[in-house]
Order: sequence, then structure tokens, then C-alpha cells
Amino acid sequence: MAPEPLAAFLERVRARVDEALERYLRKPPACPGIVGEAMRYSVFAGGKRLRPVLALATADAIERNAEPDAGHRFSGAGPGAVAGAGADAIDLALPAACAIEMIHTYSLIHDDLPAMDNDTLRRGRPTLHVVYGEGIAILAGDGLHAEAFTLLAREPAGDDPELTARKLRVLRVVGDAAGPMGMVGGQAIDLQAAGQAPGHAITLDADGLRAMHARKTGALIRASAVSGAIMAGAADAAVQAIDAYASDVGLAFQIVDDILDVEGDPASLGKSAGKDAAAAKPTYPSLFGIERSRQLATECLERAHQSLASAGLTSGWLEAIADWVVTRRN
Ligand code: GRG
Repeated sequence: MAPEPLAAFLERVRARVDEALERYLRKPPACPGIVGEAMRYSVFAGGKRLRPVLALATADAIERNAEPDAGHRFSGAGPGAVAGAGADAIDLALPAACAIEMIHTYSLIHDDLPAMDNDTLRRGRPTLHVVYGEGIAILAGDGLHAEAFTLLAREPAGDDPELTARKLRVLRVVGDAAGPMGMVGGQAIDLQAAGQAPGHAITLDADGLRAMHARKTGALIRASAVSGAIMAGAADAAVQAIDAYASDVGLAFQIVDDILDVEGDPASLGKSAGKDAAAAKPTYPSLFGIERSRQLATECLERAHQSLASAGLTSGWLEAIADWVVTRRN
């Protein structure tokens, strides 16, 4: 059982993430006003914060399921550090949660550009390039991408070797998920499948579609949960179970997104609907039909629950988050 309703947990965690993002994002004179403003326009545009929520809920689940005294107590943290005595798992995972949200936001900014998805509406507001122009939108995305890695290296501050080891592991996990092996690679396959890579078009079958999504959106979702687990000091078996859970949550998220693109209306989606069909993109509904797509999402959900249960990670919130991903508009 979750210790509080999911809605209350989401509100509490989102407030914490927003406060931290506000603190972490650079302001003038540290950076020129226009790029700072543009980054904030997109970061504070009302996203669901799914990835940070997953990171923090995972950290919390690891902390609450750990054997008494199994956790490492950090020492030697520098001035102002959160990683000193008393730091809880959520404190430890918060910088990674925010860094991943910065990377996610950069990916949406770039995805909306005319050279990619050419979208003018995101999170219910004009896309960044519509407001600031394409050049600044590209730079705001680049800025968020770079800032994310600076943040991962910097926070939580402290000189405990165990803390440094966890941060390094997370840097690698997030770098792999964001780069050509993950999100960038998936986006490249998507462009090829949509006929947007001249001379390099490909056709995706069901396995190809799944593999593309596993990279494009799944990798960062997995990295969110895995980073939360690593920062909380999870044992390897728990990290693997969390990875399996998040892999199914990520796939369910994408299947539901494809269904919403067919069935949703732009006002409630906060973005244009019907874009996939208009671009003749392969999607779960186009390959499997709506009913089978719903079944596939439900199967992902069941597997996600099983992964948690088999590792004894019954936090309540992680299960509820998986359910929310699948039913988010119903
Ligand atoms: C440009 C390198 C690069 C990558 C872009 C993630 C991505 C790759 C493109 C997004 C395209 C898209 C609309 C995919 C559908 C699933 C998705 C990631 C939706 C947006 O994520 P949410 O729903 O967004 O978590 P909010 O606004 O809630 O943060």
C-alpha cells in the first residue's frame, strides 16, 4: 500500500522538483538573459514531471525496502551539501531527477523544430522556436543538455568516495540513455522511418517499432528509475528489477501516447493530435489496431508489477505510477 494517495505524492514531489530546477537553472549574469529565459520557458511549461517522479519514487522505494543499517551513511560532505548525515534518498536522487528533466525538455524543444516534427504547440503553449526563433530554441536545448551533465557531476556535493562512485555510475547511465545508443539513436531511426532522412528511408515492422521506442523514449525513462535506485544505494539485483519495471513502464507510455495521438483532442493533449497518421509514421495503433494496442499496454503494466513484486520492491507509489502512465487520460 502507498503511504499516501498518488495525487498527494505527485504534488509533493513536483513541488520539490520545481523548486530544485528553479535553483539549478542559471540566471543572468551567469548566462545571457535570452538563453536563460528560453530554457525556463520550456522547463516551466507544465510538464507532468514523469521522469523525476519515477527517479524519486524509486529512490524512496529502495530506502523503505532496504534492510535496517544496510544503507551507507555519508560523511565528509562539503559546506552546504545535502549529502551529509541525515540526507534521505530523495535528497540524493533530486539532482539526477532534475538533470533528466532538463534532458527531456531539450529533446522536446529540438523535436518540435521545423527540421524534426515541426510542431507549433507543446504543453498547451506555442513551442519555443515559435516564441524565440529557431536559433535560440536550438541553443536553449543545447544549454539544457550541457547543464544536465554539469549538474550530475556537481550535485549532491560532497567528497565521500561512495557518493562519487554513485554519481559517476549515474553519469554513465544518463549519458548512454540520452546519446546515440538511446534517445538520439531512437530519434534518428524515427526520422528514417518518417522519410525525413533523404536517401536513408527505412520501414519498421513491429520489432523495429518496439526497438525504436525503446531507444527514443524508453531509454530515458529507464535511466530515471535506475538513477534513483543507484543514488539511493540499491543492490545490483534491485537495480535490475527496477530497470525491468521501467522498461515496461516506458513501453506502455509510448503505446498509450500512440493511442492518444489517434483518440486525443489537442486541447486535452496540449499538443497537436493526429500527427503520426499525417506523417504516415508506424505506430502501435497502425500496426496492431486500437484494441490490441490497449491490451499490449495492459500486459506491460502487469509485467511492471511483477518485476517489483519479484524483487520485494512493493512501494505502492511505483505500482501507482505504472497504472497512471497507462490510464493517464481516462
Ligand atoms: C530531438 C534528440 C531528440 C530527441 C527527441 C523524446 C523525443 C526524442 C521526442 C518526443 C516525441 C514525442 C512527442 C514522443 C512521444 C512520447 C513523449 C516523449 C511525449 C512527451 O513526454 P511527456 O508526456 O511530456 O512526459 P511532458 O510535457 O509531460 O513533460
